[in-house]
Amino acid sequence: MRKALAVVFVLGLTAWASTAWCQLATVDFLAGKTVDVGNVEVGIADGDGDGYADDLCALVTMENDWELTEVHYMAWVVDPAGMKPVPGKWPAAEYDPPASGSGLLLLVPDVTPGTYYVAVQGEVQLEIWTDLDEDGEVDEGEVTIQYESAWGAGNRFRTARKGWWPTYFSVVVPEP
Ligand SMILES: [Ca+2]
Ligand SMILES: [Ca+2]
Ligand SMILES: [Ca+2]
Repeated sequence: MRKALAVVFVLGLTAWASTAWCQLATVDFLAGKTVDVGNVEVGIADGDGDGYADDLCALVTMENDWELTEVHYMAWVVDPAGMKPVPGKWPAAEYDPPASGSGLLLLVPDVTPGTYYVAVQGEVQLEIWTDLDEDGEVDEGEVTIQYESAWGAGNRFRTARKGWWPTYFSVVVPEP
């Protein structure tokens, strides 16, 4: 049996269950352009923990047994299509052990109305269990791990080199 997918990872001081969430956009979290490893939702919540749900946040949820070891994220107020994506230089969070479930990322504290462009890139992995000796159990040597880079689905950065598929998407924060 797979281990329970019940671990919840939450950044910052947010008590997630009690936080209001105004959802603005949802995209798939795609590895290798097509493999759906989860979802990235963007909305308004209290991401900085000051008691006011006034921050632009991304909620990353893992699916299909994929786990997250590291996530990088960025938000812009201008369309970043022509920019070079450098996730290694963006704000980041690491998860050890690898996280399943959901986690909240703070994109823009005290956000003002307007259009925002968001990129979320994750290092993700999937344990693949193969019962090679068919004894009904997973033994040493029967687990392999597939590693991928995942992006919140959307428009591709035009500057990306061939074979790389970094993407971003936009959200509109309405007037309150
Ligand atoms: Ca999905
Ligand atoms: Ca806040
Ligand atoms: Ca076995």
